[in-house]
Amino acid sequence: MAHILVTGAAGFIGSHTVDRLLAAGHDVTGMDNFRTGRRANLEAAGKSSRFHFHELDVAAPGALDGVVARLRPDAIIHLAALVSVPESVANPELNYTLNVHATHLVAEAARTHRVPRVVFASSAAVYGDSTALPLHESIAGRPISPYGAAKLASESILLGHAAAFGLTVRCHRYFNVFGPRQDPASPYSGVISIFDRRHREGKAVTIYGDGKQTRDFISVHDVAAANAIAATKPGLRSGVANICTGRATSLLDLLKIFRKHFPAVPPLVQGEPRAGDIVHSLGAPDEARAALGFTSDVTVEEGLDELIRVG
Ligand code: UD2
Repeated sequence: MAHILVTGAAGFIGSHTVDRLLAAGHDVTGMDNFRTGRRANLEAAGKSSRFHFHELDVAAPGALDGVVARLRPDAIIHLAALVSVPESVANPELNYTLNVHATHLVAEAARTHRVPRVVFASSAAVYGDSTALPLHESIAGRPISPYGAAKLASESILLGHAAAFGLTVRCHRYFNVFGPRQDPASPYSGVISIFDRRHREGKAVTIYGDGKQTRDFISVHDVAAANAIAATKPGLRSGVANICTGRATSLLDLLKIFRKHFPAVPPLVQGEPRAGDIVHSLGAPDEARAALGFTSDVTVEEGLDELIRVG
């Protein structure tokens, strides 16, 4: 069994990744500063004697290095980040610190203390508004936000370290991740988390545009599985892979599923299309299958059924 360090462990994707690793029998150390992560997300993990936790900021000088020097983990899964695109636009400096600089510190800690593997939370945002669907990793990244740019720069930093210092780096370009523990609080939260909350409250949802826009929605359980494979599977080579399903679902498709569970909810409200919105986004899942042996397991229907059941 391996010992894995997870940064951003109390976040949406982080906490599911921790749970997955613990269920597979690994030892897990989590780090989080609770800027956007939540203690409640680690309730299940906290019951395991194989889980340890440090309340620390990855970007703080020496913080990560100290933990890695002591633990010498088998892998680092780096999920700590400034996670909001609008926040990266409002505060590019903070985006640089929390996304680019923090990733450089992870790369350096791995180099200095000979951690053989790093898994990194990248994003479909590196593709910007490319319309060459489905999006393959080989097309040039053309980010249209400081967030997307930081994710692309971070991939390069890590892959440069991989080539120069012999570590294995896996960069995961997550598509539209959904599932339990996703925070619906902001208007820019993931659309599924917002729809879920509105239906529970018996309120109408707002659709920006005609609802025919599509996304490649992937369950957080699949994302956690991909992270666990990338951190622990022997013999992997460094590279970048989309973590997606390869299936397009429209907002109207989503609403149909919600309405099955909440038939009494008021009709939708139609709003103007959101500025900067892309119409379609779809990932090609082939590289993740070839490089990791990963394919998504959970359909959108199954994922929504679970979300609606457990909240
Ligand atoms: C995701 C990111 C966004 C940016 C973008 C890059 C999230 C949550 N958002 O946006 O920050 O990185 O990818 O491609 O990760 N919508 C509604 N009603 C609502 C909320 C959303 O109609 O109440 C629409 C929204 O206008 C969009 C679609 O739903 O057309 C999906 O929205 P989203 O914010 O969940 O995801 P996305 O891919 O637009």
